[in-house]
Amino acid sequence: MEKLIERFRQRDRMALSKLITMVENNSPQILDIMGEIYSPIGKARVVGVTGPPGAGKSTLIDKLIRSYRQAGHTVGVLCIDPSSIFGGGAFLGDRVRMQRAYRDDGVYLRSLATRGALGGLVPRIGEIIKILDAFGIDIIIIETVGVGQLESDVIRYSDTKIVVSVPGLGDQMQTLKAGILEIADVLVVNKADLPGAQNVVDDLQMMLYLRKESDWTPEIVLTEALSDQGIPELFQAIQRHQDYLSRSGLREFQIKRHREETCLYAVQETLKRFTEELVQEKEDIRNILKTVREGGINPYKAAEDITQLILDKGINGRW
Ligand SMILES: Nc1nc2c(ncn2[C@@H]2O[C@H](COP(=O)(O)OP(=O)(O)OP(=O)(O)O)[C@@H](O)[C@H]2O)c(=O)[nH]1
Ligand SMILES: [Mg+2]
Repeated sequence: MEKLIERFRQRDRMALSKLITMVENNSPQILDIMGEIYSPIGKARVVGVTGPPGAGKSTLIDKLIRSYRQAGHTVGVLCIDPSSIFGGGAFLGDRVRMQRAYRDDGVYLRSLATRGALGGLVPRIGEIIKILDAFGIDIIIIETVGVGQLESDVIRYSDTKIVVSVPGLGDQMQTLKAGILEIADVLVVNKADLPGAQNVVDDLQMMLYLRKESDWTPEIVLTEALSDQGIPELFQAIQRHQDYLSRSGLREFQIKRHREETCLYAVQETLKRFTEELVQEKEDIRNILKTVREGGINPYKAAEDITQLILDKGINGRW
């Protein structure tokens, strides 16, 4: 573990990948490791990109990577891979498209599998962001599909949220609209080369008029990612939003909130692991569970007994 941390500190990308995998696998050592690497945390800016399948999110990100590299920033991209749900190889295509970026040391790409049922969140994306941050990555871009439950964690952790829409979505547009205003900081209308792009822009503009008064009005950017149209404008719009976050104090507020959440998360994880260990090891607990299995005790009452045992004997080390 010490070697791994040392390699991570020396900016070894293999070590970075290894740590992210450990988080994904919920490795028992991860809290200790996070404790070791924590110090430089809180520098990276996180940009979330979401929108319907095929809207051009990956193409846009590919172009943004280049803009950020030109501006001298290092970039990490996390693709939330829906393949575990849909069984497709969605990220493979992205990889081919982003091949160029792979040969650049200042760019780190990674796909993350969503676990479990539909709507399942990527486990511990907050921890993964902190690892990238500690590694010294300036800009973290997260790609997710859709606007819904799946992204709620990503939304929570993104400083700037970009929602991409395209012409010709029809019904999807309606669904998109429902969530769009609540989350978007920047609205992108991609595929400007297709008919109807300007209609989508007008539509969104209308929605913005109906929106509640707020300090930040989402900017609408028309892009044609394939041919680099609108990319500098998008880059600027993100920049303006980031400046707004700093200026308004929102960024600082978020950082403080994340610090507290991180601490509480670590406490919960520690207690959870501790409980799991005791359940495995202690005869007293296993006996109660056996009675629960047989229907001999109300599981809720039994839980009270077990909790009491853990508090009395486990935590005070009297077992
Ligand atoms: N006509 C047109 N096609 C585009 C544009 N931008 C991207 N595309 C194409 O749209 C398709 C989907 O692009 P992606 O970047 O993979 O879209 P995505 O939103 O990442 O897709 P998923 O990750 O599968 O949800 C590709 O064939 C792109 O070449 C554009 O501005 N105009
Ligand atoms: Mg994609």
